[in-house]
Amino acid sequence: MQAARTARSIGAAALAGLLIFLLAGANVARADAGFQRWIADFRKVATAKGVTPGVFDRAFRGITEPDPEVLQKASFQPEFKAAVWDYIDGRVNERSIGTGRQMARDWKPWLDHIEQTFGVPRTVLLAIWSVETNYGKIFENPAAVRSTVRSLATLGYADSRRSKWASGQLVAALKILQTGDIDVGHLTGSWAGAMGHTQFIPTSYQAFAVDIDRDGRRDIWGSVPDALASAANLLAKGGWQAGKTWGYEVLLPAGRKFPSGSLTLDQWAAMGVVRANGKPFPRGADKAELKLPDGPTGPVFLMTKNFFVLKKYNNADTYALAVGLLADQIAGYGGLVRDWNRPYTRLTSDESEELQRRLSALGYYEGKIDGMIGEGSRTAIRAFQAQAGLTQDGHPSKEVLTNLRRR
Ligand SMILES: [Ca+2]
Repeated sequence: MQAARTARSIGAAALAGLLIFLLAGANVARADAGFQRWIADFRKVATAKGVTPGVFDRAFRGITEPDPEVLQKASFQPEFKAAVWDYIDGRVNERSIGTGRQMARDWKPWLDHIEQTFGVPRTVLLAIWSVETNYGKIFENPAAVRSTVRSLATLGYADSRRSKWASGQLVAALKILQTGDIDVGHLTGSWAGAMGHTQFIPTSYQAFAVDIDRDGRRDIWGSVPDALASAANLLAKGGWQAGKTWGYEVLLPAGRKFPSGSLTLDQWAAMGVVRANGKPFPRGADKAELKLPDGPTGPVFLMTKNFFVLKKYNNADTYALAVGLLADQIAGYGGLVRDWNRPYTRLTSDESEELQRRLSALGYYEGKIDGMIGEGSRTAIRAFQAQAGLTQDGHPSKEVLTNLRRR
């Protein structure tokens, strides 16, 4: 009886599965027609907003269906939320610092000019370039040079959470084509519509892109000077204070509570807060906010105005902190005095590559051997840890590398 019921349930489940499969198939067939209808409706919206029919039709030529990879990326939820040291380690390391110093030499005349024009230090611009696109290296990956029109149309059509935002960005993208700054074949970017060396979304491009190399086009895709100047312009318009830092690593006196709001550096100093490197704060009435991204036992910071300007680029504390720390290291100011509460021993960039190479040789990893530990590397580490009887935390640690070397 029990067995019969189970068998019937399995039969019902199989039937339900078949129905879902058939319906999904029908959805795919309908989806393309639906996408075409969406484009036709959107054509009215865009032309009402000043996009010429000719520009619209040229932009959508050949776009017949949504980009499935865009929808896949849009629905991706990372299994583990990255800890602060994970995020920072991936962006501030010997490799990103070394390449930044090399780029500072390669682009020196332009960086001199951009720094003078906008009052934003070159090291901050180089750090943004690194964090956004690894100094342009991500364009070697086809996923980073998707059609921006198709990506945004896909999100506008099929991603209900981003639909309104994506439609607004798509109108802006079409207007960029209309200006002639770029042609449709080169209007490319990430799945989420972030474009060029410094990953501007179309409305940011409209507001802040500049043609510093004066070839008549604001080209953040093909011109490094234009891209870095555009980032500098965004920060300058956002209120960047020339000649000032983004913040200070500090040490707090034990056994007292601190306000969460903004106080002057003098007020913080009067409460016993000192710079971690032992130097004095500059005198004056600059205001700063206390930040403890890794709790009271990790590195602690007083963040000044420029930290919050960096967040206009990407509204996350960890992002602004990575840019600030990398900029300081490219400039040669040295790293943090106090380390993160990392529950493992960190690898160098070369060791991270060796880790990937060994995971790959053992069949755990299929991604690029580039020393950049992303979700793919972490999944591979967890699989290896499971097989080796280690704690499956996915951390790129010395312990894992040591175990790999014994294989
Ligand atoms: Ca240009």
